[in-house]
Amino acid sequence: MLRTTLVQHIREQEKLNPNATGMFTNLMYEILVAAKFVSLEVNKAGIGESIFGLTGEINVHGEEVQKLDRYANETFIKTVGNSGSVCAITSEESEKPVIIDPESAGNYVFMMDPLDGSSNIDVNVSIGTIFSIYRKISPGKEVKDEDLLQKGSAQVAAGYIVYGSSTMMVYSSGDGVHGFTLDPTLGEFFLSHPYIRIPNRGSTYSINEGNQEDWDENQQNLVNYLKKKDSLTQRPYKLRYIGSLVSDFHRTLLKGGIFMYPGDKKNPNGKLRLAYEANPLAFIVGIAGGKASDGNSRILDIAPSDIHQQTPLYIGSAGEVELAEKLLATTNAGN
Ligand code: FDP
Repeated sequence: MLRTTLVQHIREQEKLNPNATGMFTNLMYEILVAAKFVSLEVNKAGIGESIFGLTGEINVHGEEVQKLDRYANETFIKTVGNSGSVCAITSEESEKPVIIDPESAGNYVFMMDPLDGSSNIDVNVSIGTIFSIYRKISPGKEVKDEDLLQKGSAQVAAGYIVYGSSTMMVYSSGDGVHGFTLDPTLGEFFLSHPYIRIPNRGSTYSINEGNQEDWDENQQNLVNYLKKKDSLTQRPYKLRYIGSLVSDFHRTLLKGGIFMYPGDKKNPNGKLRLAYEANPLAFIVGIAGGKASDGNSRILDIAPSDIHQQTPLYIGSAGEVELAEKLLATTNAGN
């Protein structure tokens, strides 16, 4: 049986746009190449000592940098940066944006978390890359703040790669969310999950409950509500928390339910990054029929003021995200 490759699929999608120049297809192709390099290194981590462990550096968010973090960051910057399709790259692992020489720059802005969940590398838990693509909106060749600080609703495409029991790429450029699985023998991604839809309700919640004492009362009530037994509303929900956002999100996208990383006393804006984590996953979940909120309003409507800013995140099935927003706005919920 002939299977559809990711590159064929992207070309087909591009045909839907009469103004397409091929630049987007080219960019996606280079993302795929970088993903294959990273996938190979992730699978080899632990064999030999070259790529395993810490670099000894601390990143812009105060976190220890793993060697694989650095490898993934450099690989994506080099591969995507040389594609001729982008004018700027921002990364969770790089303090400043990488601005591409105007002579070889394209019309897109690429944003990424090159290796999400990297504190799980040493224990063989699935990790991932998350990316997001915007158009350059300012006129002329110079990259301006307005190009780098667009609302999530302006994304042209977004996706993620899970380096797990198999390597999968899930992406959307607006017409459905599609999943592709890497066939390691051929080195090719094949369509395995066309038109993914998230169930309207799920049976799991996902949160780092060790932070409970730092949550405000409404957040505590929300989680207590989800845990309370009530057969009429099919409670309690099951708790599932991997601690690797791409993996927790991927499960939520396929099975339904809600993933939460709220603000708390230590981090009022939560831990996750708007540009590199919340926005791309919000774009994908929205197209799959789900929702993403900061607890009050849509993630995709937040106007960023900093490329590294954080946001609380509630993401998943429409039913559970709406429930979370309702309970977060209600005092004394929890029954
Ligand atoms: P990590 O620190 O391992 O890179 O944003 C990073 C992230 O992982 C997410 O992948 C994950 O969902 C979250 O942090 C886990 O944070 P906690 O350890 O605070 O639960």
